[in-house]
Amino acid sequence: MDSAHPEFMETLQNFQFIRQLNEDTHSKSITLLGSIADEKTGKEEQSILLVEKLHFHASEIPVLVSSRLQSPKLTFNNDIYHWYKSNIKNDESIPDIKMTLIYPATEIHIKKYSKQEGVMVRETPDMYKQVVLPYIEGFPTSRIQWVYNILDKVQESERIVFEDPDKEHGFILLPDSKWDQTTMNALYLLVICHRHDVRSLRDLRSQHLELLRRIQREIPKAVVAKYPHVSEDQLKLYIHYQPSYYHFHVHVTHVALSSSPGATVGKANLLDTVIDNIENIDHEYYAKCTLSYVLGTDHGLYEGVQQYLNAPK
Ligand code: G7M
Repeated sequence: MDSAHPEFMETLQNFQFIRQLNEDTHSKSITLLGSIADEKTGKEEQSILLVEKLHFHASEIPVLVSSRLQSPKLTFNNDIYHWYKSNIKNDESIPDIKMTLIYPATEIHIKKYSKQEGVMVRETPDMYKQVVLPYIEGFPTSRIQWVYNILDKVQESERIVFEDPDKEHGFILLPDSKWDQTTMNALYLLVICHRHDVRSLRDLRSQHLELLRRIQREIPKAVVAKYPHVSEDQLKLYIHYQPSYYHFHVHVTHVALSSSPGATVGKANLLDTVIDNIENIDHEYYAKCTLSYVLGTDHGLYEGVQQYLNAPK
């Protein structure tokens, strides 16, 4: 089934700005809270719009100065240094921005996309049992409907890059919705496993080694076959803890993206290390270890973690 439904074009045009939730001057992106009136009921629904300025398209780089600039102006110069400002000419085949609309958005989404401080959490197996597991179990399955849509080929089926159809050890590889699918240095794909019973890194045991090894073996080959401009040793495979969605998945990014918050210590756990821990250290490693990570102060786990840490022992 085609993933793009034209009726959502109008949905975006009905977005009414409420306030800015966040911005990132480095990635040139902003996150906005707005409302959109439901077409049938007229009820205003909260919505989040992520707007990101896109990188230069490979095809425009050689002709950028000769034909893409629109009346550049010299703003300043000093000795051999000259500064200019300009607009890039409108060209529908080369979009300037990428937008993600979450509609309707829940309070969990609004918190997730709002600017917030982070704290370091050291999650012991007991903290997992008392605080994190009940939090995961309280998640409505509707939160991961998009994952089931991919696995059931209801959405994004034309974007699938590779599939191992085995129900126990198999997975689907496809572009992450964050990636513009053209900038190779920002390559970002997602591996989603077919089985539904692995919620996160914490659930991994020796019985999952076959799944993990298949990902480790097959994914670099599949990515390079589809995107020949990258090589296997430019790929980084890692697992988020805490993830946003509790259905096991692995992130595949270009090493050049290594400074993004999701690819760094305190969030990303290298697949190679995870396999090594289960295989060589302890088959129950992730049931026994303490996992340290950065948690946003607006995250749904934050209050529970603080109560747990402050409770008399
Ligand atoms: O932090 P966590 O490991 O849960 O990351 C989930 C990833 O899923 C993020 O990198 C998102 O950009 C990505 N993602 C989220 N949604 C809702 C979608 C989607 O609908 N399609 C695709 N392809 N990726 C998504």
